[in-house]
Amino acid sequence: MTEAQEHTGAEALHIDSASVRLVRLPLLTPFTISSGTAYEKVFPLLILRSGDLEGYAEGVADPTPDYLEETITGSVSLLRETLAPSFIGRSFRNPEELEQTLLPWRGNQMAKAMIEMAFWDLWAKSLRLPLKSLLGGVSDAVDVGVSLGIDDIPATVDKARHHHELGYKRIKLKIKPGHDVALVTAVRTAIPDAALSVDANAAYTLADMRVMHGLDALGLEYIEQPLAHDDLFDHAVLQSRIKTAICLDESIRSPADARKAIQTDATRVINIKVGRVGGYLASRRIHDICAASSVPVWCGGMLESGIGRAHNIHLSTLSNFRKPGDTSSASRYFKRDIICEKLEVETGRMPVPAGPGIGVSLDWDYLESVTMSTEELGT
Ligand code: OSB
Ligand code: MG
Repeated sequence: MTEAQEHTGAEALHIDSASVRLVRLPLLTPFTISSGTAYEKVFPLLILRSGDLEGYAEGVADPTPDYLEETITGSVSLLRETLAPSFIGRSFRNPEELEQTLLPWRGNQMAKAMIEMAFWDLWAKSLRLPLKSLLGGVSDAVDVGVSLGIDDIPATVDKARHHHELGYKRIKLKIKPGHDVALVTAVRTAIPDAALSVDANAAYTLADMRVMHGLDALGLEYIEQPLAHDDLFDHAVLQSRIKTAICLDESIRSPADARKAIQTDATRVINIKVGRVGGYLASRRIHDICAASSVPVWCGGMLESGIGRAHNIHLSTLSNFRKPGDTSSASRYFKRDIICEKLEVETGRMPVPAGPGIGVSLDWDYLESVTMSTEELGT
């Protein structure tokens, strides 16, 4: 029996109130992917309250719909108008009960994930357990790699070598058309023994087979999301033509997507982002579907603040997270984080924050100074 099963009969947790803050954190360096450049990390921070406990989660929607369709404005307005009235003032004995409440509404996984993730944090705190033990996690530290944004070849080679020397267990290079095979070849030559991957964020089509064959010759761990964000079929065609594993990110929004992608051999590795798939229950189902087919998973990232980063670390403790995740040191992204604890990697391992829930606490003074607006929900 897992810790979670043991506690499903526990007393119900009453959601007294909830608020959402819009937070803007400057990024130390701009982060460029095939669809554009981020200069700052803007995100909604959801706080659920029960008695004197608080549960936290951050949303992974961006200001504009360039990763997936959801946006910050859209997800916060859905939260305000439709989702919050369905759970504020109600009690839930476990995340499954909360999930049932959100089930009637289609899609909008990023908005729903904020609620479910904050609830898990609150629930774990009410039981005085670290989130990972409720999830069924098995480790005290998790393997991580880095995701390097698009930059020129010499700068990328330097950064790749530097992070490899720091002990990061996999170097992921962002690519886009015109900035691919030559770049990866240069990095491969500089660090021949490194575990390398690329992420195209959906920038190619099946007309780009020359590039795909070029990448296929470079000994990559996998090619992440080469084709359209909403496609499975073309990825299956591509996988049949190359030997390197495809790893889907954007295309996997649900456990059903994972099952179909595996059944059709459209993917051989899956990047799980808890915010993209609607929360931990969906993440764990995808994790289990993959495990049953011997498909390894790893935990992706969206340049999260310490709150989202702590959530990602707890998720990564599940046993089929067999490849290094993207949750690298917070100090790579921000001069100062909104949490008090430091989330720093040592030789490629990120320690799991100890303590109840996600195990980190808000630095309220700093949070206040980077909050653009605060809204009490359901009032
Ligand atoms: O595709 O994984 C992605 C960042 C923004 C949008 C999409 C992605 C990413 C990353 C960054 O790769 C991972 C991280 O360092 O958090
Ligand atoms: Mg990706």
